[in-house]
Amino acid sequence: MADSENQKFCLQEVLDSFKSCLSPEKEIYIEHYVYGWRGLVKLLNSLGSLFGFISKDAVSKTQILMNFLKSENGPHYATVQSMVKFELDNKLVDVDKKGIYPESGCRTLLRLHRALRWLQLFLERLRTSKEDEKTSVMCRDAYNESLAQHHPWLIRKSAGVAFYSLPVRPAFFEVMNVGTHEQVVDVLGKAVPLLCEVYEITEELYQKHNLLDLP
Ligand code: 1PZ
Repeated sequence: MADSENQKFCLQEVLDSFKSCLSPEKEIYIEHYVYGWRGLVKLLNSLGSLFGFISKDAVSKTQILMNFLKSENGPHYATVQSMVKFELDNKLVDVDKKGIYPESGCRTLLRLHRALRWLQLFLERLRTSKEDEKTSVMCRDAYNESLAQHHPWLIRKSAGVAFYSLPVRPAFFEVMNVGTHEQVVDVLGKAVPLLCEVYEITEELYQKHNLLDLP
C-alpha cells in the first residue's frame, strides 16, 4: 500500500498500488487508483518547479475523488464501476456540456484515465529505450500520441517546456528508486501490462456508457 508519509518516489510502490486496485472480478478500487497517482505525484514533485502545474492538477483530481470516497456517498465510490452506476443513476454527471456538476467523479476520473494512457506509452518507451535515448523525446512522443489531443495550446506548450528539463535516462532510472538499471527495466516490464489492464477495463466501461467525451 502507498505510504503517504514517505515523500520519496518509488516505482515499486506505484506498481503495488495499481496492482491492489484490481479486484478479483476486475473492478477498480478508486482508493488504490488514487494512491497510485499520489505515488506518481511524488515523482513529479522531485522533477522541479516546471512540473508544478501538472502536479497541482493531479493532486486536485485525486483530492476530488478522495472527497467523494469520504463523503456520505462514499460506499458508492468504492470502485469505478459503482461510481459510474451511482452517478449516472442519480444524474450527477454533466454529459454534453459543463453545468451543475463540473467536478463529477466520472469526468474527474476520465482526466486521470487519459493520463494513464500517456503513462503507459511513456514507461514502455523508457523500458525499451537505449542508454543514450532522450527521456524528453520519449515523454513528448507519448504525450503527443495521447493526452495532447485533449489539451489546449497553452497547456501543450507548457508541458513541452517542462519535458525539456527532464533528467537524462540514467538519472531518471535512479529516480525510479528500485535498484540497478536492469531491475528498473524488470519492474517496468511488470508495470506496463498492469497499467494497460487497468486502462482497458476503464476504457471499455466508459465506452459502454458513452462517457469518453465528458466535458
Ligand atoms: C515524467 C514527466 C511527467 C510529465 C507529465 C506528462 C503529462 C502532461 C500533463 C499536462 C497536464 C497539465 C495540467 C492540467 C491540465 C488539465 O487542464 C487537464 C484537464 O483537466 P480539466 O481542465 O478538464 O479539469 N488535466 C489532465 O489532463 C490530467 C493530467 C494529470 C497529469 C498527471 C501526470 C502524472 C505524471 C506522473 C509522472 C510519472
